[in-house]
Amino acid sequence: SKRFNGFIASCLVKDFEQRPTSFDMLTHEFVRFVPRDPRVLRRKLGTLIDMYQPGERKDGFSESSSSVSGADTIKKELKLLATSRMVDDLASLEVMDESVLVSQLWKRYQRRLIYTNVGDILISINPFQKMDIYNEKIAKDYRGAYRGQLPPHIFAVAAVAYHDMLQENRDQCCVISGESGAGKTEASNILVQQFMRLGRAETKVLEEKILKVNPLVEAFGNARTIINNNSSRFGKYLELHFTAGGRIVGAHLSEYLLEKSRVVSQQRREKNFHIFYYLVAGLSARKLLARYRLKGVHHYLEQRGTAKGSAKSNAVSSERFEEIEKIFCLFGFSSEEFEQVCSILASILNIGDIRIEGDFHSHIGEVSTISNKIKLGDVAQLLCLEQEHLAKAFTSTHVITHGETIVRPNTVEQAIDIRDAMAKALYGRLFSWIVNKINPELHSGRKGNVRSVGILDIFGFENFRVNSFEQLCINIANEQLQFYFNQHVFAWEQGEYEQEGIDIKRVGYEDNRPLLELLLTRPMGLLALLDEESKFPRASDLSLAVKFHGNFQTLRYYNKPKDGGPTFTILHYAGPVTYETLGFLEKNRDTLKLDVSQLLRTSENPIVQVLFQTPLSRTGGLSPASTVSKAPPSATPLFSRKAPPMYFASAERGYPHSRLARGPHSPRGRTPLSSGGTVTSKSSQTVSTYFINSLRDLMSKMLNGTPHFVRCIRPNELKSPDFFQPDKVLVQLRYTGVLETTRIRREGFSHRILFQDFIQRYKVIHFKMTQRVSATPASCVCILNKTGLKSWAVGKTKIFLKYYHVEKLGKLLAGYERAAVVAQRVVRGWLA
Ligand code: AOV
Ligand code: MG
Repeated sequence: SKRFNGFIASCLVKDFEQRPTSFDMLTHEFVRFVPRDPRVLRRKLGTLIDMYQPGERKDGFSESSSSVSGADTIKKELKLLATSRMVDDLASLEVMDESVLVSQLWKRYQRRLIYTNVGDILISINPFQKMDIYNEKIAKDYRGAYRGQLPPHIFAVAAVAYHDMLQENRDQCCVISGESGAGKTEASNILVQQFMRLGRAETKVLEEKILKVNPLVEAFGNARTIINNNSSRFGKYLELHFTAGGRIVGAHLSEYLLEKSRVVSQQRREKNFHIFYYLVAGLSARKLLARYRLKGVHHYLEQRGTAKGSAKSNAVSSERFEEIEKIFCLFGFSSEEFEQVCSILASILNIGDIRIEGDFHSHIGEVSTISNKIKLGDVAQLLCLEQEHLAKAFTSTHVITHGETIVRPNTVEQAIDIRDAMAKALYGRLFSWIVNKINPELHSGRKGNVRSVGILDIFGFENFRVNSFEQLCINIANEQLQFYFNQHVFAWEQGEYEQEGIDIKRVGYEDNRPLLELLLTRPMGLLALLDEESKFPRASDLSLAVKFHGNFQTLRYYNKPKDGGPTFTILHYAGPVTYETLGFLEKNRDTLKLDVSQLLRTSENPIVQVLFQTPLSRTGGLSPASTVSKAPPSATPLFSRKAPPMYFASAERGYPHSRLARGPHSPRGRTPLSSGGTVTSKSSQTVSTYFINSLRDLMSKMLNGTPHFVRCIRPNELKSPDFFQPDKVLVQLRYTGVLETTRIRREGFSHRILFQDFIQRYKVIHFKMTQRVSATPASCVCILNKTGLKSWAVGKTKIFLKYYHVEKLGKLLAGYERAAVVAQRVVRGWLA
């Protein structure tokens, strides 16, 4: 210890002679010298710092570059050092503030440890490089591992969810959140693979199909954005179904709100959906471009001057195309069907190349014509339609006035809108149709009691230079997810302490409920007002903004621009985002003209026919124009002022609000996505209504299960490996409430179990199996005392446990179970 003191002192002195590297050395040496007990260590450091008088030095100590005085810097750094034994679980830290959390994560990241626990929540920091931590050996190690047994890993999340599902006979869900590019989609893919290892599917084919779901939907639903080269432009919830014994027997995919507008336009330096590039490269390699009319450049792919792909990237795209074809085959699509899908995709690109020009006629006004008839012919051929009918659909509209049908010419602008709407409708419906077709293929047909684990991967929070309606929807979904997290981690937890009379310090957190109310309540929330405005044909981007300003400008989460113009700023949980209302109304209405849908229904391409058929099964669920013309029977609004939303709580978990657990919208019942209906020209279900319904549907699905949270963090904005920007990480830790989570996980009780359930589950630890034990607090305490665990609490009806208690109890129980199996074997041996 004397040597240690001397060493520290000499380091301090050396430090000022050898800046700036000496702190690194200090850290390095420190680790070697560090005594076991951090409290002792801190005491020692404290005395040392106090002993040291910087004022006495003559060598310019005070010229420290930072604004903080040198002594403070040392104190701060030493404090970090004192607490810098790396921990796997942030909730186990003694000193805990933002800087400690960041430094912990940073240190770990430097050692390529991308995963860190905060109690039962996993933090994952995107490595932006291939890591050899997902191999079969590691996967095997984590199979039955309890949390804490092995270093933090996403495989452990799978193991815990799998184990909980079997042990508690409850559905589970893995909720992956984080901003765009943080690693959600990768995480969800890794989880699926690990669950497949844990629950060995009943047949090889089923296993293969489930593993191919993600690559397939990513080809159609992901695209390159400024932030992420493989950005998800839709939300997905993949449920894996298990038998009571834990074998995988099927899966189900739900998709949410595909960003269809990307088909016809992208922001600068962004791209269209991957599949289009795969298609062009793949067909080019097969010398089939001419057949699919894909020679030359396409407006929808290259409107923003995005350079043609390099030879290498074309080769990769071409390979992907082959892979997609194989996946289609695996899912039982015939080769004709695959060709038809290719035709539809090719037709979309050709639709984008149709040029529309205007002509002015004195008696009828502006009239639009198609100037490149060849393209029109190409589209007609690809979609198996009559060329003339197609031209008419673009350039004229049937209107019914006084019971009479008249044909009105379209202006250029109208014709272009129709053209783009057609491309979007084709793509959106094709996407849903594919999902619809693969879902039945994901079932083994086995009936009976199944349990499920859901994996949620949505589009991450976005804040671009220009943000539009799509970003608003994406960010609202993330806001909702944050709310769900808060409810689970803070609100319910603390509410229950009070109810059960357990005395514990309240941990403050940022409740985003008021913002969700601003956005989602009916009839006065922002989306409701958008719907209202969308009904007025004369409404404009500015009138919409004025309406928003008038209603919300006094609210804390809303900022009106100084000029009162067509933008508004929402203070999201993850930071302020300014939206431009330009195009909001059109995007929200998303109407598809009756002429167009009727025309497409006459296509001789069987898939196109189905896409625009009535009634639609589920196809086109994402396109409001295709769904029922009236909104689904009004379910409880997500945020009505009177009744709290139905998904506030889950009944089984017995949370304080459990009476609210089930709204009229039964979690397993009809989903808004699957509501079929007639294709109407003037659909009254707008995108935002549809969006709210999908969100509600998703939440009700998730509430059915026990959540496991994975919080992904993007360490830098350059997509670079080994680069950690502490300020960027700090912002993410802040808005996701990691500090508060760490506190509540350390101080709070993540598990609460009713006395009778506790007795039933853990009785063997203290009592004889045959003994009758009444469900009293006293008997529970007997069991707990036997385990030697500390700092649990006894409420009025429940036992309160920390996350690590449950793990320990699980381990103990497993020991008893093994013993019981052996005993049974012995007894059976005797009897035989
Ligand atoms: P996201 O899903 O969170 O963004 P991704 O999962 O697509 O983000 O991750 C972005 C990129 O980071 C990936 O394409 C990989 O290159 C890299 N990456 C992420 N996780 C890992 C990992 N565990 N190991 C190696 N590389 C990784 V968005 O969908 O845009 O919200 O909308
Ligand atoms: Mg993603």
